[in-house]
Amino acid sequence: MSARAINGQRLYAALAALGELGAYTDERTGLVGVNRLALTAADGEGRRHVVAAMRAAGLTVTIDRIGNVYARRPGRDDGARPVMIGSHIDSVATAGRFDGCLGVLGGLEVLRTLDEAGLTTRRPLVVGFFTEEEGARFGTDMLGSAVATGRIALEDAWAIRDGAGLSVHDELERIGFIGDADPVLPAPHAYVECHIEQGPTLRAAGLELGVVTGVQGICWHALEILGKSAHAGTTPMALRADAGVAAARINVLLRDMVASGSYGADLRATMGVITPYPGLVNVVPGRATVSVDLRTPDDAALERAEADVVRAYAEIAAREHVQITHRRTARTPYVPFDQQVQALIADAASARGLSHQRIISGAGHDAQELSRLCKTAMIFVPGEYDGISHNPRELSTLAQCENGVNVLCDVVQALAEEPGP
Ligand code: HGY
Ligand code: MN
Ligand code: MN
Repeated sequence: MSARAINGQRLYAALAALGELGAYTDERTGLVGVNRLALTAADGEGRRHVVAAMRAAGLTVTIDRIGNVYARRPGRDDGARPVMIGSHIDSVATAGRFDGCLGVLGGLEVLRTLDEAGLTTRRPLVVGFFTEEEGARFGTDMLGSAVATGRIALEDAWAIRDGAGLSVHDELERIGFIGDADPVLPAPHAYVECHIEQGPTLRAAGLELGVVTGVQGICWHALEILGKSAHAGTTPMALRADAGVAAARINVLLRDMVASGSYGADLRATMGVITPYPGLVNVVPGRATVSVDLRTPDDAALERAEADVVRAYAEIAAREHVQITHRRTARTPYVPFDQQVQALIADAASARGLSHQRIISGAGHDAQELSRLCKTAMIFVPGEYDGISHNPRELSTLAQCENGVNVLCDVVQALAEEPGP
């Protein structure tokens, strides 16, 4: 199979065009970021933009009942199970242009490249994007791909509400993306996702590509802390039930747990949401909403860390005279990717003379859900500025994106010629 070259300029222009939808200027830095939180009007715009591009590329587009979108290119043996390329186009509220979008628009670029080469693969090819991969609005990540692969029931997904009490179902309906296709995806032959690393490893090592070996385990909690609102000046310290202090104690505990080494060297713990109420200088916070994000490739250690942090909630609640309620909003185990697909990625990178290494993913991805259905792996692309992501500074260069999608093209072609059902 000759190594085709995708059109890097066209891919980069497509990323820029999609990045205009939901664009905002960060007033502090002046940087232009992207805010396409799942199922917002901006996400709806982004979805329609990508669906139009899929249709313009002559693909048959299917939308399922959780809003996942699949664009299909026929194969010579059109009854064979397809090779799927996917990712997401929803974003966090302070995003860049590459997270998720590289995998979807890169997939489209692969299909355009094969069209231009007049090449029809044995297996059909499908490029797709999944709903609410980020979990940044409705609170659980990989929502659409979890429904597609049977981890979350459609009705449960539809019923999830965001902080304003709006449900997934109603928001899908509002943006016109409740499709009629059954959301449970028939197993593809294979799934490959190209994604920015979102971390410093590849760039720091001067490597051009990452062959992703798997995704670490993830555990998310949403906490409500209820204390007593009081005047900051007149209320004696001994009479306080300060929700802000309880939140702070949990946050410091997370850091102490990592530093203890009792959960292995890879535990990562984050309190991303820390919202005291009323958030005024002279009022003791009577309420606080906080989040806890625990991650490690060691599932047993993650279990222990979660159990210990739940115990600590009770101890801190007693000490600070507050009530702490928590909900587990996400929990996915360590997921290993397929060795054969990893080898195809590494071979394709070597054949193109691209430096690469095996790397585990610190971030969650739709690929970890698809790996329950079929052989799956990911291609990582390095990012500039220490690979910063979930930030307007997120940047992978045209060459970095081109390398990743060229290898995606090679791997997809190899998988699509494999024999069998
Ligand atoms: O949170 C994550 O790991 C991913 O960006 N959704
Ligand atoms: Mn992503
Ligand atoms: Mn992300």
